[in-house]
Amino acid sequence: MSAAEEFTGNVQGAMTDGFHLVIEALKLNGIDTIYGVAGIPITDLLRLAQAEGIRYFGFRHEQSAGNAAAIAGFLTQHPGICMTVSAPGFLNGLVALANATTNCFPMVLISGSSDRAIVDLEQGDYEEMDQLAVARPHCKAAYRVNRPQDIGIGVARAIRAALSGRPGGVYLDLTAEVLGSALDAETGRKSLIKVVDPAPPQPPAQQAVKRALELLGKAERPLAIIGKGAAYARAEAEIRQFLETTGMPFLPMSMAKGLLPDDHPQSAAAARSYAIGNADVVLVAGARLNWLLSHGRAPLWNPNARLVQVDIASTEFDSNRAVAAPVAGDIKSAFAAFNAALKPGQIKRQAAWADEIGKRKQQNIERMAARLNADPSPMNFSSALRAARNALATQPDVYIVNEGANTLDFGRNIIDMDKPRHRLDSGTWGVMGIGMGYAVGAAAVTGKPVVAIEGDSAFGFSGMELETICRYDLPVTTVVFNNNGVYRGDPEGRPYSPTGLLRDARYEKLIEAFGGRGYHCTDTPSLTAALSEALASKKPALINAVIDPTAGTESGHIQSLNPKSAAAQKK
Ligand code: ADP
Ligand code: TPW
Repeated sequence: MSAAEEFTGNVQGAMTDGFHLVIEALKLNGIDTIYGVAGIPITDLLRLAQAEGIRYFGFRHEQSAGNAAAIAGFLTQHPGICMTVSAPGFLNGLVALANATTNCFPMVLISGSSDRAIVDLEQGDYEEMDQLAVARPHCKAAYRVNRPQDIGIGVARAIRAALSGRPGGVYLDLTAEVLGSALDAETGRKSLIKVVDPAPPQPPAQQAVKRALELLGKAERPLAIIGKGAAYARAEAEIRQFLETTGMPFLPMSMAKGLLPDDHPQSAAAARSYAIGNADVVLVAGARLNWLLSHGRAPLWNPNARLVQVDIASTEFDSNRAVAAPVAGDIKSAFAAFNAALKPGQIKRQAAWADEIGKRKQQNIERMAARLNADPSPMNFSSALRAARNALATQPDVYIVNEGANTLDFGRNIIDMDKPRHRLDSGTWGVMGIGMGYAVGAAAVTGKPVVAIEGDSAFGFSGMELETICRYDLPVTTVVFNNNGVYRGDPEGRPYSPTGLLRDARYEKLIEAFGGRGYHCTDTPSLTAALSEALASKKPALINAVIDPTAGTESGHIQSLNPKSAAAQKK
């Protein structure tokens, strides 16, 4: 018996079983890493995976395992795999699956499930739940395998569904019975499927390309908005060529920062409102006109602007306002087609527009500079982020994870990105809890250092994964922006409010419990020094950055989304 066979014990001669078929199907499809939490009925499956050479990262909570899988999918264009136990473990992972789907990241949540005969009659099995039905509304596709000979097809369908077209999360339900079932080894081997070309190029129609270029050619104030779909698609070379040839100003969405470097002269980021409000033709590529772009509507947007939109999902066009020139296709092919079809001088650099944006940028940067260069005691968000930025300035390889409210909003603006796909954040839902999962996933698939810049509340959602980071000795530095609360701390001497957190918590001691390095920083020089030292060490570290408890703004930059009482306004 091989080491792998030992774990399931029942594989004899010409027979195989569900455990082996699942692992073989995953390996056949290039899966080399699994993120999960062990327990009935998947413990032996995880042991077998490890014995068969798959890397396994065991987490303290399934949500973080799922988040790690999701970000691995975003970073590699191959689905991240998360494995969980039934019912509660599955539900814990489901938030990550739904978040991956919302953000268009490819992942597969594979959960073991209890005895179908008992579950379907609601007879009260251990961890009973109709997981397939629960998962279905929260993901792109959901499948259950009920027979060992269908494992190959189940895994193939899950991988293809996660990657094809608009990527997303897929649920794959494996019953305990299927895992343990025996099958003739030859039949089993023949049932496996290697997925061929799950995400083929989808070039747009020539007519769509022509229409888009003609509209952009008429623009006096064109603007490109580049989203994380373009980052996922690895379209940076094609986009850069198009933008630099046409001289068009651009705005990156937060996870598209670095697709072109933030210090690129055509970046309009420091004049965002002016650029969006005054553009007459906007090219939106790999971004949805959702709340993050004010739904494409006034007052932020010029209501008379005409839109070109590039997206792999045609249902995105006209979702919030009319799109005059839809370009259905994958972004890489679409921009390659733009570059090929663009006639010399067809879209000219609009000097007056570029100069006006340049002037506004300069004004805003100067206005920001005073706040950014101030060194108050205690630190505030700007000064602490400046201190972090100073340590990061010479480290373009570092992956940044960022969540919180103020920590996120200030972080997005202050930490410049130089490389594509190096900024990973709360994304489309503005969700808290991605921090440590994304950090582990990013470190696992890139082998590069990760700095997670976390609000103190945000950090708490996944903080126990510090143990995971230390167990695998990952080069992850967590910086907790500690202002004693959700958004901000409570005034001294008052009881804890709904947004209050423990005053002066010593988060750095958490990581010391697991053998990591903790730092307590109350000023900017010590924060820069600690982050530099932690990065140089390539070891797990946590920096407790003490921020003025009065510094935060309620809800960060999206305070307007808090419902207001209509009754109070009528008084
Ligand atoms: P952001 O949050 O950066 O604004 P969104 O997540 O809202 O970005 O939008 C990403 C968009 O990118 C989605 O509409 C998705 O369909 C699209 N997309 C994802 N992958 C590709 C691809 N390879 N080619 C074209 N569009 C893509
Ligand atoms: C899953 C609501 C949005 S931002 C935030 C919460 C709880 C934390 C803000 O405080 P933090 O950051 O992290 O200390 P800062 O920089 O302002 O001090 N539950 C989920 N997601 C969200 N978005 C919330 C709650 C929320």
